[in-house]
Amino acid sequence: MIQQAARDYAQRELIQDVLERDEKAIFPEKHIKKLAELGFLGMMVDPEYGGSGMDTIAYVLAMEEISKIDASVGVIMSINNSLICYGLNKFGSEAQKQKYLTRIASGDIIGAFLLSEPEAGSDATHQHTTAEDKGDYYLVNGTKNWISNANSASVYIVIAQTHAKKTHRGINAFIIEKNTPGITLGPHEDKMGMRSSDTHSVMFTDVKIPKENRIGDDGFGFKFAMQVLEAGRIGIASQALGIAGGAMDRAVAYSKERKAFGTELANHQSVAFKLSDMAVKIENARNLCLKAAWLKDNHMSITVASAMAKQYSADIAMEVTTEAVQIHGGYGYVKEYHVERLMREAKLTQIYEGTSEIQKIIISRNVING
Ligand code: COS
Repeated sequence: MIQQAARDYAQRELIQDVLERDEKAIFPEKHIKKLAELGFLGMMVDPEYGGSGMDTIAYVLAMEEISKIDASVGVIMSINNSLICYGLNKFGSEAQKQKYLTRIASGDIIGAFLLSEPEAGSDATHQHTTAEDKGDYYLVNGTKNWISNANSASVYIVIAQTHAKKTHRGINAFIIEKNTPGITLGPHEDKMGMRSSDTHSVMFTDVKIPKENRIGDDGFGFKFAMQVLEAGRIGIASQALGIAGGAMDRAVAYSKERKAFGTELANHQSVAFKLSDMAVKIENARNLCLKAAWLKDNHMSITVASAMAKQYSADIAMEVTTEAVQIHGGYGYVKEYHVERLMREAKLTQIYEGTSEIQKIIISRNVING
């Protein structure tokens, strides 16, 4: 039912203005409202806190369908569900859940996750943003980079260093309202793909944060970020799976329609074998995503499973979309046929929420050290 609802919505409504949103980098405001109505912005949160009470499997299925049509909407959905709602639901205090989670999970407002910095992306332990403990409040200073939802979000979860000498064990995570004095945004980033999700840098100058907005114990911030990101990677993996699936659907349709040398492209083995390779990759990616989701739903470790799902799905999304462009020939290189957009979108899935190389660090450490 969830898969069908997501598919119907994506294929009937999201598709209509996706090319214009991509070209002009328009934030999909009306679609985010619709996702909220469908319950897709806090899918795994208990209804008591404004969510839909579904499981991670349902989330993967919905993410795939939405991202087949518009991965920019997929990333907004993924950040809200995984990085924000999951983090607050699992680690937030009761008061934080009442005050923030209920509104974010219901989609009344959305959230953004602020970890990356100009000099700290993959190497997340080296946070330059500081949160000085001033007794009854924290004072936050620094700059965060590449922040998805930076302008559209009302609430931020911000990772900052409180006790520099303790390195990553001195990092904290804070809930910060975007309209707090001292917060300014850099210009809208003009991105290669995922163009309708809004990305900015965010600057903090003497931003006062109430003590009760720290998530968890003092020094819990790095572990918080790692835990939230490993769950978030299931969302991005299913986004990549959706992008690959969207390209596959279009490549199949085109190759059954377009003729060359007297017959449809699909009758040429060079094309049919490409479609076969694409199908196997997509099936493998789907299985990795569903396995990671199942492990999470059953409260088992997802560190390696989510890294595998993300690395594989992102890498095959790049391969599958590239082949889809190739099958389309010249038509694949123009915007009207969508596959060049899907290829641009696929690229980002290899970069954000941990690059493919970071996932390989996580996987290889597990292979080597157990
Ligand atoms: N869950 C809980 N804790 C974790 C964890 C996880 N998945 N992964 C690491 N940690 C903990 C470790 O246990 C360790 O804690 P202690 O020192 O208290 O024992 C601490 O975090 C540091 O871990 P480690 O020594 O493995 O850190 P590294 O610097 O080697 O980095 C990686 C580990 C590469 C996994 C981490 O830096 C990472 O995920 N980087 C990518 C971050 C990212 O996704 N950036 C994208 C921006 S967000 S869009």
